[in-house]
Amino acid sequence: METSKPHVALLPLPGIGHMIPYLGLGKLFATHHNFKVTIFLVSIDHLSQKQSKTIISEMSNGLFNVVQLPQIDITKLIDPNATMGIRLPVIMREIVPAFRSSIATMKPRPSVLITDIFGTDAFSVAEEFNMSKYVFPVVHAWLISLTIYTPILDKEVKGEYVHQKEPLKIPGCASIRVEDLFDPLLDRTNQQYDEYVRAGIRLRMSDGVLINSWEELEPKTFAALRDDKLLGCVLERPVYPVGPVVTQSSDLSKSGLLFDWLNKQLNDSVVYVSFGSGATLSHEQTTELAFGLELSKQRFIWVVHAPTEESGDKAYLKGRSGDENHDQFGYLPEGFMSRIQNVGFVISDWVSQVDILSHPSIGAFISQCGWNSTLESILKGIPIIAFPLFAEQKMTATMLTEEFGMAVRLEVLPSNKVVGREEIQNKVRKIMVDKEGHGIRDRVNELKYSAEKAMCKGGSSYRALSELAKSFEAHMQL
Ligand SMILES: *[C@@H]1O[C@H](CO)[C@@H](O)[C@H](O)[C@H]1NC(C)=O
Ligand SMILES: CC(=O)N[C@H]1CO[C@H](CO)[C@@H](O)[C@@H]1O
Repeated sequence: METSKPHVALLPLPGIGHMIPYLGLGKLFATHHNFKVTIFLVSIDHLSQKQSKTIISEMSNGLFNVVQLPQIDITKLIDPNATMGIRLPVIMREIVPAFRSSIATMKPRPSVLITDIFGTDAFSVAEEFNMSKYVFPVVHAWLISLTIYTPILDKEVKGEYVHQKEPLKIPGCASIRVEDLFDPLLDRTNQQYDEYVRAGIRLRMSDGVLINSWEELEPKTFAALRDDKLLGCVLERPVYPVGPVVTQSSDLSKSGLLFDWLNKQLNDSVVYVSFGSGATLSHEQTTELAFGLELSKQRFIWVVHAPTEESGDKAYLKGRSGDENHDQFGYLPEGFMSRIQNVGFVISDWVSQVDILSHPSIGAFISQCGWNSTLESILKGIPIIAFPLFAEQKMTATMLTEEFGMAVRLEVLPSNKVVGREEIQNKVRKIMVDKEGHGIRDRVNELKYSAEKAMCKGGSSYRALSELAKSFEAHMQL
């Protein structure tokens, strides 16, 4: 009997960072399993709509069907200053009717829905059209464990989590230190906390959870997620470690001044500094970072964004003379651009991070520890100087330094205090020059091989994906 192949509908949250792992996942289903894949794009504004369309069409390579859902207006529903932890769930609830109309008219209709933790309202559509339903939060297994366990903590812990004397215990997993708490847990009276608790409860309505990590990277956490005496009895759903799923390099971006410069540098000699597309530093922190890099006497590439708040000293920014071309970096310390002319490369445009990290000259990465950056760094064997700023980044930084041993941590938390120039200088030299750096480099290379092995034919993530593909096929018979 001939049955048709599964058709996978991907519904990521808006934002390039959220979409990229979905593209990678879609590509795996399309190429390894020959499944039809449709990605549904949700956008917050015109700019992101245009940007994501361009990136998707470049990256999907005709492998999938792209459906742009209509832009929705949430201005009446939420405060303009609401955080992403509030906006995203609201956007994803409001998009459900448009998603439903789109699914209803599709032929062949998708048989599987994969969405993020805040996208589970679309499960009602999946149920209506007999699709199986999965969650793919684009974070590590440890954070997913916290998400699953938060509804229980919510009942058991009295008072604010930030006032707890002991780290938060999650059965079978590493405990979470109070200072590392994930942002939505910082204030239990905030709506973003309620949304997060709800997301944790709704995870259990799925048919399974896909995780952008691999068995060998977080063995203890995966074991806990499956163990009926630990988190398994809370989740009661299979987990599929399918990662690391990251972006592919784009050939377009490997030319230009930046790569010409990189090509001239020695192997492992350049520090790459980037805090992702969303983050900006304060004026004072930007200044300290500039001096820290300069003092380290190492070569560097810095993807810089104009600081968010100005320090009181406005005069500082005025009357900066110097190279006309460098006026756009007027917020950097006086004379910085000319002093670093041959050692550093400062850019403010979009750059292909994967291609930079892939270059043999790169020797370290000062990173905010977003999960996709972390995965890219592991796959390229680059040690990290952890500079966590918000969301789950503090948890990730702790895991990278204390569990994986592939990163060094700063003495102060950048989310609370300004990191001084000497501290930055010291940590850069620790990785690039000192003996300690060698051990960290060896460790990240071990992780790199472990990641590659997991994704290869017969590897753990490869097998998890095949198992998942089989459940998609089995669902078609129902
Ligand atoms: C630099 O790295 C490249 C790529 O890994 C390698 O082929 C080359 O031999 C290295 N050069 C030196 C001088 O070690
Ligand atoms: C290069 C890459 O694909 N990494 C992405 C990781 O996520 C950030 C946003 O969170 C994107 O800007 C990067 O492009």
